[in-house]
Amino acid sequence: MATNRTFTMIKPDAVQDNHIGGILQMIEAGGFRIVALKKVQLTPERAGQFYEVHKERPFYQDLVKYMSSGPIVAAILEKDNAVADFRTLIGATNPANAEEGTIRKKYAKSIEANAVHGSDSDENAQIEGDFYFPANEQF
Ligand code: RTP
Ligand code: MG
Repeated sequence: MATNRTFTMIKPDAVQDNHIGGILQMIEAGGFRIVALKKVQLTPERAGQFYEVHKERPFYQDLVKYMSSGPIVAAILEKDNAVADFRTLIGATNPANAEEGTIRKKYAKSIEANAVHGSDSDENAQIEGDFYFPANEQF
């Protein structure tokens, strides 16, 4: 398993607000290499599948609705210590708690519409990246 990769999505609010370029700029400036990249809209079924781990949580239905409400940008990223370093770069889930200089501090609107996703483990990074990208789309 590649331990130097993580997976991200630029969420519907940030795509809608024309922040794809600004966010990718912060990602590359943070030392991450883009291994795979695409713009895609999830159906509610696909979003539900992606967030299956959260299905018992109170925000699950809202999250599925939100994440299928418009196109997202999915990407696999590579860097040493990618999972932890990317979560540092994106900042806290709730932008009210996000540090200066983080992606969420700059672009997130709310605890739900928080601009970006970042995988929480090497195992999930692999599963999530493979959810979007077949092997021949990962470079
Ligand atoms: P992500 O998975 O998107 O990187 O975010 P995270 O690890 O920081 O947060 P997580 O607990 O995994 O939650 C996943 C996403 O669900 C939405 N959420 N809404 N309404 C709420 O209280 C609430 N809490 C979480 C956010 O979009 C969060 O990123
Ligand atoms: Mg999470």
